[in-house]
Amino acid sequence: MEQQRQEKKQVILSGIQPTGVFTLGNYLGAVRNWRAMQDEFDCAYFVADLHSLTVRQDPAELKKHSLEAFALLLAAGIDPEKSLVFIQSHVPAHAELGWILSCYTQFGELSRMTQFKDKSAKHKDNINAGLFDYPSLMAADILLYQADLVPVGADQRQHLELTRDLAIRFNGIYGDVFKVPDGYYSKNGARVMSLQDPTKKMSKSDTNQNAFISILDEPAVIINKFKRAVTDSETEVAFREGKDGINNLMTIYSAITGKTMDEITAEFSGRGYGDFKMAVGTCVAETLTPIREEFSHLMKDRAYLQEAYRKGAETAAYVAGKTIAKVKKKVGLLPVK
Ligand code: AQP
Repeated sequence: MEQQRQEKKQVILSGIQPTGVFTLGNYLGAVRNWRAMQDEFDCAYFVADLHSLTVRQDPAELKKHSLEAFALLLAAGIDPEKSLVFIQSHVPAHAELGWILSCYTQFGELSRMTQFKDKSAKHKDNINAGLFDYPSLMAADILLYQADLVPVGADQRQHLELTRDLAIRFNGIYGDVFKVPDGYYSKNGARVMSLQDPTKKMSKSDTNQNAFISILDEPAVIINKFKRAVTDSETEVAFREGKDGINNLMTIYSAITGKTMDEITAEFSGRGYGDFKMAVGTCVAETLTPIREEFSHLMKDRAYLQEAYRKGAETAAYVAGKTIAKVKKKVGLLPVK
């Protein structure tokens, strides 16, 4: 009997916006780790299409990027048989709980969010209520699935704190409704910077194509982008302050090869930046090629993709449905039957 008792795995949840093709940053900072977590945790990963509406999107592009994002998750090794994979807007409970939670979120709390300040400075002509209220929707995404852990980068820490505050506040009023999630800070979570401005993070919506490596770039394009990567006027491959460009390339090389910074410095001692850039480009191209090939294979099988996201939506709606039903009952919404 004792042997038969299966230990319940912790629930982990994360999402990615379909604002473009994933970058090497999204891969090394997030998706690669998501793949590795699938055996240890009960994982839920979603394409955050509702979140991407906070910035104006071209409808045809958004639709295309959403399908591609779903296929990219699978191509990068997220297995729909092991993990729950779905598209956020296919599960209406996200928007419903997002609204309800926004009624428990204070204006002052949202005003303090640095991502809102950054994004509203970047999109001055479209500072919409969704951009402001983004953290309430993010809290809904997490709390609907009763997640124990949420893998977050430093930029999302403030939002996770707010999620925890909202869960505690709601539970304080209505009893035990939500699991209060913790952040999951991976040891392998490399932060990848722009190849053209290494003080900024690599972003898929960057208008400069040379600033980021797309997961779908061909090897020749990847090597070319690394050749053009901004570095400094020295020649030593060493990780130190003031060498943002080289530090970034070393971070990427280390994330892929597992070598330490000292080992990398020793490997390229006396060889200069040209050789180093070539080595980084080559190992990135080798890492991304199987994903690109699997992606192209999956995109030819639309029926498989549709069935996979339909099943994902069905399971997600079931799990999320239990939480939203409880929430509606607690706050006093009249049930239809
Ligand atoms: N440069 C990066 N280095 C490491 N991790 C990164 N992530 C994003 N960029 C890097 C991680 O990828 C996950 C999904 O991110 P997202 O798409 O939801 O939003 P984002 O962080 O805003 O990503 P982008 O690429 O910069 O998108 P845009 O250009 O639309 O703003 C997150 O876990 C994130 O930490």
